[in-house]
Amino acid sequence: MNRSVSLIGAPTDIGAGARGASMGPEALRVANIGPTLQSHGVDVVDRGNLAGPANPWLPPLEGYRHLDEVVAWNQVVHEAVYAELQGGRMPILLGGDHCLGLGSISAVARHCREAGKKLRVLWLDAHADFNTSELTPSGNIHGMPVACLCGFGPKELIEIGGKVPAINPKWIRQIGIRSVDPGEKRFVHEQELEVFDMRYIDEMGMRHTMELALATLDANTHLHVSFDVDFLDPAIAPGVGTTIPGGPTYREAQLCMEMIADTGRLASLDVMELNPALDVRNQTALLAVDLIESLFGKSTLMSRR
Ligand code: HAR
Ligand code: MN
Ligand code: MN
Ligand code: MN
Repeated sequence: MNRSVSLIGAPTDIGAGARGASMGPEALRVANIGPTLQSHGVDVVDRGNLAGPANPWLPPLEGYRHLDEVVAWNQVVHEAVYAELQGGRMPILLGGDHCLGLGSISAVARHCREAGKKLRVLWLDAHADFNTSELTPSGNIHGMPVACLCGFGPKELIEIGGKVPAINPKWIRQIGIRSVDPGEKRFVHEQELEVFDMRYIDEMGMRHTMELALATLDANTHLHVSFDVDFLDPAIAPGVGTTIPGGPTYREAQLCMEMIADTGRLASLDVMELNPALDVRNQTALLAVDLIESLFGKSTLMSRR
């Protein structure tokens, strides 16, 4: 795996229903994300923070909240992530709310298209983020990035990567899902998204879940992980805007990350929805960094690496 990493901060909560994810990048830096990765032999460059429009905190307009601002933020994220991939480095996007998964993954898809690579997207989240303006109960665009990536959304958003749809639903595996809106649920089934929800993880275990989610990766596959921190159980990760009970435990989350690391295929990462305004003593950021260490191959027994 590429051990040259670029950290990209995207300090905004423009797509969220609660303010505060805009402080996520700095909380991850305060939790030592850079030096910690360096201690595992990773070459880390921190590119600092991207800039974009302020959050006007307005109600939804025709099913979308802050659409113009969301487009502007996703454009800068897209260009930054794409530039790192073209430069041969692994981008780690420090969110910011999850609407920016669109800019990030559309850049990854564009890079893969041009490089002749296959793409697998692991979406670690309590939510499916598969709403459209007709289906959304909130208008918050952080509930829509997966739909936009699959070509369902406003023109300005779905066209960011230059090709519509940016990705095929078949490339996605969703893990940890436990909150899906009624219309969204129908649409998930209609589009045949592969979802390993909490019921599945409870019954089959994280090991079997990850074996399936990571099956059929090959040497030519780019593996992208979009890690929404609300994936984790709120008992261990309170610092997010939309906590949903019944998420993966500390050990389940560690195993999930370790099994991804074992593939050696991780090539880009988003760390999203961390909300320091709702956290307690930065514990959720510290936990996220701990899990990211596992993603980069930290294991209890060094010989396993
Ligand atoms: N499904 C709800 C909505 O669309 C809540 C979405 C919350 N999304 C995130 N990211 N926090 O996964 O409004
Ligand atoms: Mn590449
Ligand atoms: Mn999400
Ligand atoms: Mn979520």
